[in-house]
Amino acid sequence: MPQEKFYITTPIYYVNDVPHIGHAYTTIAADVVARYKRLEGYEVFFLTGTDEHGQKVQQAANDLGVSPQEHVDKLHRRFKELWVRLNISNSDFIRTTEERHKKLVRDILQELHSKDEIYQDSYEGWYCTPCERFWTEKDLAEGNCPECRRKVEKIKEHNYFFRMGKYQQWLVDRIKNDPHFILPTSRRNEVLGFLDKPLEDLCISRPKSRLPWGIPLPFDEEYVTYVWFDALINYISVHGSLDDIKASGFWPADHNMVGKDILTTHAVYWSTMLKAIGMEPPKNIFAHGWWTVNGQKMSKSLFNVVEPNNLIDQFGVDVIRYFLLREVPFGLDGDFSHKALIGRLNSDLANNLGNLLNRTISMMKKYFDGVIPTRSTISDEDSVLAVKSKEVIDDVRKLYDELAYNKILQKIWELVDATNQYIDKAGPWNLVKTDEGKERLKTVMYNSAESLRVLGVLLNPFMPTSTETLMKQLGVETSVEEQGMKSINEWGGLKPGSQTKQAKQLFPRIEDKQAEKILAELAAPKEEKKDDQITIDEFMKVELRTGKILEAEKVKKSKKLIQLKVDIGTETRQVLAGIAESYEPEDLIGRTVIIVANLKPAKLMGIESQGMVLAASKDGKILLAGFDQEPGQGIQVR
Ligand code: ME8
Repeated sequence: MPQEKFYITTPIYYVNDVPHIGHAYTTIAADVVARYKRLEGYEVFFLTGTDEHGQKVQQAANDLGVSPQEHVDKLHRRFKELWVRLNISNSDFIRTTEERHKKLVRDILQELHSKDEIYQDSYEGWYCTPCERFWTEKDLAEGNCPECRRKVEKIKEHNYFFRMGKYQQWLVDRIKNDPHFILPTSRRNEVLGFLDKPLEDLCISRPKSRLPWGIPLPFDEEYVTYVWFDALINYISVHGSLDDIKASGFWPADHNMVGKDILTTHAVYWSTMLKAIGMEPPKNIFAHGWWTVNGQKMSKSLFNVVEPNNLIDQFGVDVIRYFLLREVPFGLDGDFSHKALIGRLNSDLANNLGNLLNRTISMMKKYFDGVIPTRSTISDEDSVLAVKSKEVIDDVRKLYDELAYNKILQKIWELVDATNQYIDKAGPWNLVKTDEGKERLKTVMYNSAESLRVLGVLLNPFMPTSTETLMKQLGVETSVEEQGMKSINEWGGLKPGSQTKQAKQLFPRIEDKQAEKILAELAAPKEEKKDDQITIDEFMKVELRTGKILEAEKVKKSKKLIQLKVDIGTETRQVLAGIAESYEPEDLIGRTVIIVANLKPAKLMGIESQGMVLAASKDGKILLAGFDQEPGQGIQVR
């Protein structure tokens, strides 16, 4: 039977943004479903990426004095790197400046233009530069942008328009006839409310004279494409041409996962754009809620942006993944607090799950030399545990359809609690005292470990690293990914005779003192660090030392290089310097220079250089950095 396909997407994030827990939240949520569906045997395509055109990028690049392309080439990596750290299993990463994307945007524009779905008109409206949107007079909030409340400008210009308005009734019917299309229901009602007013056509161009950084319209090179019209197409351009996506079996996508801030663009712009090109809208658009931090909106100017890299360093990646999805029902707004995170880590992860694993593995070692025993007697308690496990698995499967992550985790914890209670009730420490008890102990220990195996599979999408470690501790060598959900359809899959392994705790508790310290550090006021600035700690990583040149000779066949032997106090280093056009080797001997002493050695023209000499360059002439007075060699420079 061919593998069933499943397609899930996140928004493509603005490349200018500093990735924070809000971005991480959507991406982790999508990742959990992608991983779960893979465990169920689906062929999954999971897409994320970056949105790289538009006014804000152009502005930021201008401010830095670099080209927009250079700017986005650098910035998009922050997202890519964070996803690696967060264990995101995306199938592809789309960037809207890639050729594959730009080509499909232009093809679609051309097709819509030739079908008269796009027309030119003169337009006068209020334009909000930060939001890159036109507003009508009646949209304005006290004369300002209704979205960001900033000032708007009156602009009159010729532009191109997509006939979005004509799809209004179709869209209303589509939403009303398919309760699964837009979720949660409260958000679906908001979209229907928005569609109560007449739907206007969408301005899809910006004159190049005002904004050159975008995809040129194929039928009028004087204009670039409006950034939203460009960005939404990413969900299909990643698969190639329109024919490619149709043939791929991945359309319509199963879930377009977004935050509530961008539901209208997805539910209205994207659905009608797809309709106009003869394609189905996604099966589901899910708009989740908004994270604030200690009750405040996250913002760079408030210095309260919760940076996922710091959280990972502090608490570990799986703790973050677990917390974000456990704390708040998906769809509702949530407030992030480190205190709540530490609370969940200590109670759910360290005390409940971690303790269950620890004591099971310890008792297995103590009573059975670490080897999983074969079950002997079967009692009512054993059946109750097996039935509970089956009930949890069935419910979890259903809850994934609603993306009810917090309920899934609550359900899974019912099995954690049931297993802890099962052990307490059986009391292995008493059973071991009699021969009859010892027989019973085999079943009790087997079942406790089997329950942990089930938990390992169920929790794998949420905590991929910890659950693989858990499985290794249970002596299961095959990865959860290979085992799949089918491996827990029947109770009793754990192989007797496997050797369990005692290891360090999966989720170490954060004790009160340590928690206080972490919270105090976090509460300390922070200064904003710009992208092109480094901290004093970062600077101090560079080890600068004075060194005396002992020998100097030109490198054969090189116009620029001189090979130096430099005494840096503790040792003599061989250093290559590109200074031959400005200095004669013999003039260098005895001179004190500044060396970067902890630079990774590199080979130049086959010769190893064990450091770098500091120098300035003016009008092609090189000037070695030096001192007013002779400091001697091996002195640290700061
Ligand atoms: O809107 N709480 O990109 P963006 C929860 N490029 N989720 C949050 C959040 C928060 N505080 N902050 C951000 C764009 N998000 C467009 C999208 S798609 C074709 C183009 C998440 O960088 C949430 O998913 O502003 C939200 O929808 C998205 O980041 C906005 O990311």
